[in-house]
Amino acid sequence: MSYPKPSRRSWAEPWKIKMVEPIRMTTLPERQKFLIEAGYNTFLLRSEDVYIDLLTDSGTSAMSDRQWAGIMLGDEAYAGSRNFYNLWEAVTQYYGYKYLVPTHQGRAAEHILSRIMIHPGDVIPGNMYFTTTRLHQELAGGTFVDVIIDEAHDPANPHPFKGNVDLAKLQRVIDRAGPGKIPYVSIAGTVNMAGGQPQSMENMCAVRELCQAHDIPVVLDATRAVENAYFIQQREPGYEAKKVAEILKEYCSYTDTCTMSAKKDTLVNIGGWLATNDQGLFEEARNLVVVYEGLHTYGGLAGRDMEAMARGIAESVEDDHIRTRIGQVEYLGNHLADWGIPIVQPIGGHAVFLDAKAYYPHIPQSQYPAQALAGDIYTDSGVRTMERGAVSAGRDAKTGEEHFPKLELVRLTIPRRVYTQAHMDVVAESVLEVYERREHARGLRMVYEPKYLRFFQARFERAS
Ligand code: P61
Repeated sequence: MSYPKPSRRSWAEPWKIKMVEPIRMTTLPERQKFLIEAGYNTFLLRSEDVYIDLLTDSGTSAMSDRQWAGIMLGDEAYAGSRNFYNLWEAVTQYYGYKYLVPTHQGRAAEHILSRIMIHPGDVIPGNMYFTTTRLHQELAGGTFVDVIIDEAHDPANPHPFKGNVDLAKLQRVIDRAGPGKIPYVSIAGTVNMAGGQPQSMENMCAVRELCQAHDIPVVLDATRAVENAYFIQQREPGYEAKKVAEILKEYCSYTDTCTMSAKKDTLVNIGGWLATNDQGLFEEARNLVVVYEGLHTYGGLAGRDMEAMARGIAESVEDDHIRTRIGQVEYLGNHLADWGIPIVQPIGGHAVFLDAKAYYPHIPQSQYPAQALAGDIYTDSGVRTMERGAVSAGRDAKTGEEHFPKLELVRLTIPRRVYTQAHMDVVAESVLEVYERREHARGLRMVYEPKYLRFFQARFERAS
């Protein structure tokens, strides 16, 4: 047997596997039963009934031996843990902010930030909503306004920086509300709900300039800012020869404050922070954190968690790491695109997103096609994915009407350093199998709807 010569040299991950965790394949009748028991909601499945878990990249990464070694160096003092200072130093070194308040995860930082900065009647412009971020803005009495470019709402549009802010939209919001009603502009790099799409450095600079002219701070959701920095390196002229670490620091330098879910880029299972250059904000946040999280030198975390984060930050900005991390997402996405399966283009940083409206065009959005598709993929193969469409978008805080966003997506989210290329092949084949049976797919109706972040616990039945 002879093999054709490869047209280019392959890349491989810059690590080898030292410890493994067994996973279990289930039978089709078992999965059908589990999905009904879970009310057709993949969040309500038990993880032991999942074969390949692409629900999220949040807290699901594999830590390195250096991080695990750091766990043993946890200083569990109530106050002034050495690991807190290591974390502070790492955040300052790699992200550039002066002050740090640790929190147990991202939404805790969002909670503290929103309580301090937002007053009833305020308006917060941002490059597309994120579920927890918008909810905390609303609970503090603010209203989120989307100022992302229109291309971001079109799954097929190949714009390289679909996370960009539309500066004319932002200017209009400032003119309408008045700068005094805008406590900050909220920028996410990369934009999760748009399909993991990045913002360019040029756009970030322009946002900074516009905000400075009106004395409005810029707050970064830095959850996947390292992935954003990689896309800048790959796609933006002038950055191709720079290191991801250097790009990250420049990107953050155009912002005043960041909130962080360290469970993503930072390669840890739990953790987050609020970091800022604003001393007044820092003092208020350091005071509020003791009310909601814990002392200002641990913020709801163990010393060992902070050490794992400090070490994870340094690993996360390594060019070799980030290239293979995003390379794996591209590998899966290209597989699906080559078979003509409708996915969000360009392929995102942390996930491949299926366009459920194009996949199941016969199911109306009021019957939640993305929720149905996530269930159908689980039933086929035990692969767990997540709905990112009407169920996630929830209801308007004022009118109570359901939001029906343009993007009705299923997210295949890749944990970092966890699965192999063979796992990606199995996933791709299952998505293809479900695609081939798409005419038979049926929608869902919601039979239980929680008040906040309904997608986590909502229950469904098959629509008649
Ligand atoms: C995720 F279905 N993301 O993507 P916390 N900002 C950003 C995030 O991606 C993020 C948080 C803030 C998750 C977990 C999750 O609707 C959902 O550490 C850009 O999770 O508190 C979290 O950080 C919040 C899944 C959150 C969801 C909300 O899977």
